[in-house]
Amino acid sequence: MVVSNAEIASIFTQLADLLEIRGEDPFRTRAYRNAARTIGNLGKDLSKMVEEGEDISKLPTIGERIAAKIKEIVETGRLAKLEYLKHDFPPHLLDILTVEGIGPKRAKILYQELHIDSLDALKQAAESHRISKLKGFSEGLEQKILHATLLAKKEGKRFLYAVIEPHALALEHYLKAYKGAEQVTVAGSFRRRKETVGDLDVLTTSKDPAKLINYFVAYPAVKEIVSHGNTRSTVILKNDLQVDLRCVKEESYGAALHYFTGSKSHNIAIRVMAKEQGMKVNEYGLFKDEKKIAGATETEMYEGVGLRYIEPELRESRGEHTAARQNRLPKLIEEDQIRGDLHMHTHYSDGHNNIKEMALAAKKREYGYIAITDHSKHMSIVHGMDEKRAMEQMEEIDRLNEELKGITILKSVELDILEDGSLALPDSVLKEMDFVVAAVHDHFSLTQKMQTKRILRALENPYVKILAHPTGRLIGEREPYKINMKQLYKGIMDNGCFLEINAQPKRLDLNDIYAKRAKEAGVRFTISTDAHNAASLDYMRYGVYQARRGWLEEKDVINTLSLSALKKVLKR
Ligand code: DGT
Ligand code: CA
Ligand code: CA
Repeated sequence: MVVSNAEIASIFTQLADLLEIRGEDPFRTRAYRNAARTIGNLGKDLSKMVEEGEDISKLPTIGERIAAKIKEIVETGRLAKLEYLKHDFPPHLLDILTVEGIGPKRAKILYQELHIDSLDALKQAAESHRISKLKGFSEGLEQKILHATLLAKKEGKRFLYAVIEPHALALEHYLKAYKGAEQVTVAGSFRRRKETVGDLDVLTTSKDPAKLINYFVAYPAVKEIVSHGNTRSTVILKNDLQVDLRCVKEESYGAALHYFTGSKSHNIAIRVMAKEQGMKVNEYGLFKDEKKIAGATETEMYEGVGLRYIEPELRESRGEHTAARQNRLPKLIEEDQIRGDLHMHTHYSDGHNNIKEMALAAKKREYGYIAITDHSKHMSIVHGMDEKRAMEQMEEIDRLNEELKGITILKSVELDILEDGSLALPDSVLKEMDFVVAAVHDHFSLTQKMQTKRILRALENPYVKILAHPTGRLIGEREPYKINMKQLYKGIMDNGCFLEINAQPKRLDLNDIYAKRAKEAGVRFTISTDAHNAASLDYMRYGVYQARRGWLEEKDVINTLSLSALKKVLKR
């Protein structure tokens, strides 16, 4: 392992920053800063000089004590003094030094007076005008800080979960293949299965962190190494995804996993709860009277503060802490509880496979049933089915149901809700189907009143049982249409209907928040893929993840039912 001059310089800068924030002797911090500058400007490789036994203490601004530290860094890849020091500070505190106008002195005041320990906290404080009230901080500076933190946020592009998933799994696989790696988990929003992911936060344990980090930065998909420390590193992959990797001690793994899984607001609530019980929590563990009482596993972290283990998908500060304390957390739905898929397309409309191919692919997934829901004919849909095509399709389904064993094909349609809430096919056709899935595909900009009325009217049709992608949003592309959700939930209940969680990675509609509220209103759901080819039946897991984030259990989702039970709930 070779430590670069830049890395050594950065260690001394961090040391100086932290010591200064702590209010240490300015002579010492200045000495470290001078050394960092010397090292940064040095023409020769310090690692090499140490290896070759050169006397580096003779370098300007270095001296015996700093030379000894450099030797330690070159030999061990880290500076113990800095690692110890970091334990006393929040992990993101130094980030605020990246903002122009904030040096260690100001950081110290912000941290001590306002408990600002991250860029986010800094932004919030600037937004609520708490910074300009501090001595030595003007309103102009507050504005500048706000501007800088807003810019820092904007840089971040978010990726669809499904786009990130293969990259995350490949990286995890790569890291696990390394003999020196023990635990490897992709934490952060990815572990919470959030519909979009900003960056990956990978947590590892190893007996030799520096070596593992070297292995990490050598990952073939790395485009750029942003930082390369001894226990942490940040890289950018070729697809522009940032990956933060940290290597922690086994005994702190649970605490670090909890910390870096987030969400931030979930963590803050845990920290407050710990404090109320006279404990302290950070990414190294849970402490009572300076004694570590938990840290190796997440479960012991939660139990340490009097809570049941909380699944990552629930960690969004939406009531999970109280539910965990009262032992009424949901038993979240699992993908293998899904027994069929109730929304998919074939070449009868815009799908790429025929009915039989879809049915066989579903059977391979061990489903007991599927519903074929090709589009109805309507101006906004190309190749939609008219009455005649719909009748032909139903005849084909009858034939296939006789032919195929082990899977039942249900007759359905993704039926357009017209502008006034009437439907694109007449009841005479709908009554031949097992049930109808209704959907909005146009007139997205109606007023909330009109849109709500339109959809409620469609739900009143006795054949309509499911509302597909209920808010119409496309992540990053199209906002949801305006609809009164409370009235929607009521309409769904009053008419014996169900709301779909559409598993298309761009839709994931209903989203987590609405799913939870709808459930609280008594609504039950379907989770379906809206597959347009056989391979896309695999999208089911994304729908399940969204459902889990919405606190849904097996009993909340009707396509976990047996075929006969399902037919009962779908009966008009
Ligand atoms: P993302 O990457 O935007 O999709 O969302 P996350 O949740 O992965 O956020 P990220 O990558 O900024 O940080 C990963 C986790 O680290 C986050 O979920 C919680 C923790 N964390 C980050 N910053 C802070 C902080 O300032 N305070 C606390 N308590 N935790 C933080
Ligand atoms: Ca992240
Ligand atoms: Ca991150």
